[in-house]
Amino acid sequence: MTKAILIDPAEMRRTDVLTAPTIPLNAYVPNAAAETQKYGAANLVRIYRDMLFIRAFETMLDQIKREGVYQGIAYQHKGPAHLSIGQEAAAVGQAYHLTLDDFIFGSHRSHGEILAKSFSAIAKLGNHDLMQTMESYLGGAALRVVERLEADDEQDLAINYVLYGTLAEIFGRATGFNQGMGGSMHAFFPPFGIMPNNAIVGGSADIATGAALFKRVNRQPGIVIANIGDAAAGCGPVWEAMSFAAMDQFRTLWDPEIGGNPPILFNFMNNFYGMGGQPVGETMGFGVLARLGLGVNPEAMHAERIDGYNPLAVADAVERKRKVLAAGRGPVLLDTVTYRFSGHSPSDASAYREKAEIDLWREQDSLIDYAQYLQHNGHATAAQLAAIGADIQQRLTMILEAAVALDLSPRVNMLIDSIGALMFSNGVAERLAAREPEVRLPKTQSRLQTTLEKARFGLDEAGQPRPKQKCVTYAEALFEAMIHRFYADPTMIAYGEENRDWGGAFSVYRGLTECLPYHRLFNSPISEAAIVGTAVGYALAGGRVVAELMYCDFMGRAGDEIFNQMAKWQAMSGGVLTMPLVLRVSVGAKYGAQHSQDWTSLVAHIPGLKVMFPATPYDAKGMLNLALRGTDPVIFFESQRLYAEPETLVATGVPTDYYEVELGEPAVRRAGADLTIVTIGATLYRALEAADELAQKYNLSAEVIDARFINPLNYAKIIESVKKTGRVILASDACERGSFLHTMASTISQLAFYHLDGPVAVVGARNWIAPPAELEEAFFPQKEWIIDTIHERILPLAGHVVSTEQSGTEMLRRNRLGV
Ligand SMILES: Cc1ncc(C[n+]2csc(CCOP(=O)(O)OP(=O)(O)O)c2C)c(N)n1
Ligand SMILES: [Mg+2]
Repeated sequence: MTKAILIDPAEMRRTDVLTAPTIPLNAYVPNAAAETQKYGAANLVRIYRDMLFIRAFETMLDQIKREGVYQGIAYQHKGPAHLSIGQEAAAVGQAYHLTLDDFIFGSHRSHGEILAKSFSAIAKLGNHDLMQTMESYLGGAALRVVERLEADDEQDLAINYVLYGTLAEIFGRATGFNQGMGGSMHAFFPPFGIMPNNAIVGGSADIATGAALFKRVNRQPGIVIANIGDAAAGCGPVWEAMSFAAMDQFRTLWDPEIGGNPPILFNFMNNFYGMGGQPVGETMGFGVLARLGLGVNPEAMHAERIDGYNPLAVADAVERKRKVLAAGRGPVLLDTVTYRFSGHSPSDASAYREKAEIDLWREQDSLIDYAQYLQHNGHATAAQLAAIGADIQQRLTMILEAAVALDLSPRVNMLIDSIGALMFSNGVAERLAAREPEVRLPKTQSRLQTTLEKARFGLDEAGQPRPKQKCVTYAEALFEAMIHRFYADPTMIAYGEENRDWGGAFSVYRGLTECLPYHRLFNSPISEAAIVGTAVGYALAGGRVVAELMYCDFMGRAGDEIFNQMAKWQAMSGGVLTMPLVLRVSVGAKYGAQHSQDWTSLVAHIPGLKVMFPATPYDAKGMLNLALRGTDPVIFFESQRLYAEPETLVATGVPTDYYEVELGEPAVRRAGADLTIVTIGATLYRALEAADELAQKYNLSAEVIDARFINPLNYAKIIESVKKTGRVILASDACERGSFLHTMASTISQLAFYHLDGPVAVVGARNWIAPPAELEEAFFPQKEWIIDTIHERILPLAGHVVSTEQSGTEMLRRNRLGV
């Protein structure tokens, strides 16, 4: 199915100049009379109160970090505290007009944003809803603590609740907003639209974009703001997120009813510093941060610089930009000018900047300016403002006392595996929303008509291979799993490079283009970080998503998104969020050093990921079905060597009906008594060849086990086999050094030591670059390597003459040279 976007050479070759929009800088014109009318005195004073709350909260933390005591309460806080003293107006102004439907994602310096959005939510929520939120969140754990503290009414109680929930989280307490699993840099509170804050600079940009995508696809109200620092403008994923959000297709190809571009606002909290580096004048070249919008789309992202020292200027900008976003004309960029008086962290002596500069900004301190504004316009007296300050300090003292008390605010119980229990949600969900899935064709008229008609097993009655094009293949088995879930779960979307018209890089999605509207299956930019990062945001906003990276070699481009985001947010949320995200990646061959690596070990090492690698069409469908009904993040490895292969091992063939493979269970592919061979991935077939030869030439019966799963992995079958055979060799296409097989070898050695007649041997690819296709056999494990390794290291085979080097001496030589 082709697109209808004509590329006209006459147009492309025409002489012209490009013009660009102008970018307003600090365009807000204060008008006291209009502001009084718009907000009313009480709300204008509340803005002051909220700013002061943040200032006092951060000052308290600063004192605790530096002196270990605040108002007579002693506490040693081991963790970080990146304070935003000086930046309060930017946070409070932003939150003012935001509703519960609006999400904010933030950074390592987001305490102020959490509090500001909480105060804004509390002011908008009725007492009943407030109580219900506090009662239901994490079983009311934080509420139980704050109920013991003084409060005038429900609103007052809720203010105590958010101060306490945030502080207890910063102190790593089980009663904190994220059960103490997030801490200072990652605290958040989804019921108020306060989504994960990220300690990876710029990390929120693509995740927030994914949450905005979720809102569009699932017709949810609200906008999403990514709060990131000015120095984050140097991060690749931030650029990837901005261009993803600006894709033309939202307006050119997607159904207009979806509403246009995702409602995402990239808000740079521009305090003019990274830690000590200065973007303007030193580490970047943009001059004015807002200029970045010019590089992204014709609207220059509706970019503006706004005065973050005036909360009303910020509130005004958010209100105006919300309209742009609601109309589907995003993304929006705001360059919110602010300044932090505090160091990057309390231990920072600010040696990289002049005191005179800090003094200049202090002279314009928004808290002082805004207090004067309130008094000058008759909204509050000095005495009233002082009383607010006194109340805040008294309240913070009370909250601090509760948050440090271990009896009231315990840590999670480390004696039981509490953190282990948070690593996976282990849920199952047929669908993540009740509505009918949007499709263009009845399922019965899809490509299933062809695949279901094919032979489901690759061998005929005589055991002879059937023509491959007449059999359902590994790629088609994956397709069958994908289409099943697309027609069951209305929230499910899939994207990646060449996912739509091309049919997926390796044609797994062929036929899906006809079935699905653009917003459920689309081509992404070549932005691996944004592909995975937006998928993380989509999943944690509540949708099911399948992202694809053409080759697993490209995981490096999405390293942070896979290792720090996809893997961690379930646990870091204290089990509040789920991550129904399947990342399909393929292990290549024939394309040389940067397209032929098996990188299973990289993700096996990262806690929080389920890792699967089917080696047969039966498993391809059954394991993808499993992954697509779960609620956990899965890295789903596939082998390009296998895409075109039919099922030849599972005698039932690939069932036409729905089925799942049991999580973590290896499959015994051939029974044997003398030796166990365990494989991961396509090496299975070489192991089977080796097993044939061992039987024919050496009268040895090998049991061949396909691990299928890397994490979780139930070792029971493998150990049982090793106890029976006493010998085991492990093989996969991953480079030998650091391969997951060594973890497996060590586990087997420890669990079956007394049953082993020889060492556990590992056969991996060479610790080289993968050479061109013509030389590949010298790189990937071959049948001969397996047999020679058995002969050299486990069991001498009578009369065997080795053809490859697998001896202990050779192992030592290779290790000595590091190859
Ligand atoms: C990817 C990444 N690189 C480096 C760091 C270390 N680091 C933490 S904060 C920071 C400066 C960030 O500056 P900016 O984005 O302007 O935010 P600000 O601290 O000013 O709020 C750096 C370099 C990090 N956390 N993540
Ligand atoms: Mg900064």
